[in-house]
Amino acid sequence: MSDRAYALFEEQQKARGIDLDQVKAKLKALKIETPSWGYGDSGTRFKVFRKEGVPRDPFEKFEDAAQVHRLTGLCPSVAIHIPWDKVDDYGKLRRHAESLGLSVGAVNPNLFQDDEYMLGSVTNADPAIRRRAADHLLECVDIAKETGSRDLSLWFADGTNYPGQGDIRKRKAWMLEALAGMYKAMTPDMRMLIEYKCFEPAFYHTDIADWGMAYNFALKLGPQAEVLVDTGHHLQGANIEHIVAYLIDEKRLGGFHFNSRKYADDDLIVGSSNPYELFLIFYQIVNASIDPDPGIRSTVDNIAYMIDQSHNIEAKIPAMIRSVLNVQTQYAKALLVDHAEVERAQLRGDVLGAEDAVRRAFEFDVTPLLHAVREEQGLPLDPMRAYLESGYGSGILARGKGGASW
Ligand code: LRH
Ligand code: MN
Ligand code: MN
Repeated sequence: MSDRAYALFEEQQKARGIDLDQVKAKLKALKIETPSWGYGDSGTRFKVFRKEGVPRDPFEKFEDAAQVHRLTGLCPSVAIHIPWDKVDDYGKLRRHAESLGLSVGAVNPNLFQDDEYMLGSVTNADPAIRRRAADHLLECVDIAKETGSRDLSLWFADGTNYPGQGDIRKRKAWMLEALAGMYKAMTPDMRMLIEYKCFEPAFYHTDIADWGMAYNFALKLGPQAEVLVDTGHHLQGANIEHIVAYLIDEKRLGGFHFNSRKYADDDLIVGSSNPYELFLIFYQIVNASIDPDPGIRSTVDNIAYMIDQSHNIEAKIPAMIRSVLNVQTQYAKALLVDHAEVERAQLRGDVLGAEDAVRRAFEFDVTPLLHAVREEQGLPLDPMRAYLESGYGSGILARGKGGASW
């Protein structure tokens, strides 16, 4: 991209009153956590395709994640999932991450794979199984202490398939009991991020089915508990950006699991089929970032942006690069919204004018801006191309097939 393209872009944005230095500084501060499980073999419930070159252990997952960060400058931390990423020495994993310029991000307990959890984990009617699940949550707090992780991110498959299968109110109490036990074990700098999901694998009721339930648990637990919005976990037509704005306003939005969906929890590359939704989410975030209330601004500053995807047929590392670049692109566009213009239109009841002021930002081509930012950071202008030309993808083929998977 030529200097001329950027000069034109700058002129265009200056004329709109947009301060590009500020926009660039915000883009440089964007951090997106990638998930260790996104580098391993994963798929749908119908088939997991075994790919050549997939990491064989958590250490190699971090090596792959380091490539994504090296080329994009966006992904300095990696979320882990226990026991998928179980190692004997978490201090060693932490040092390995640090040696690659990374840190260990959110610790995700896994309470959905053991046979014991068929009828639920923390909400199982059997107290011994509830204890086992609660112990795993405590184990994850200890792991977070060793890895230096701030966030514990919790997703429960718990729910029922049929009316009457479980006592919904008792299960609610058991959920709170387990969360409270974990909350108590956390250090003051830790956060509990509570994820919700409307259905799957349970199809009749899920114990934490929507943001309101997650928010209610967070309120009962205390200020270190917040809600995690996984973009794939909503019913068709849900207005996710509304949920985002609401939770920010309540100072309880802890983070995101970004992915793209068309039908259910598809876990596809974020922004691939619904870039405008992703843009509108960032529009709400950017709008809140200039709120006069410092509590709202601090909530925005502490949002953990995380990817949660399953790359079933696509090559894992380039898929991750595509994902984080899509997030960066929509964030860049949202930074171009003229909020004063939107507000003026709102105040005069100009419905079309307000909609236009928001949409116009989405319609700008931000390529010259992103190239300028990458150039200033010493990054390749086109990280995807740089990856494909780097030879890393063919180098890892020597690992063979049958790597780590979920
Ligand atoms: C299941 C799920 C959930 C978790 C992830 C590890 O729905 O995708 O979003 O965060 O597995
Ligand atoms: Mn998720
Ligand atoms: Mn999911």
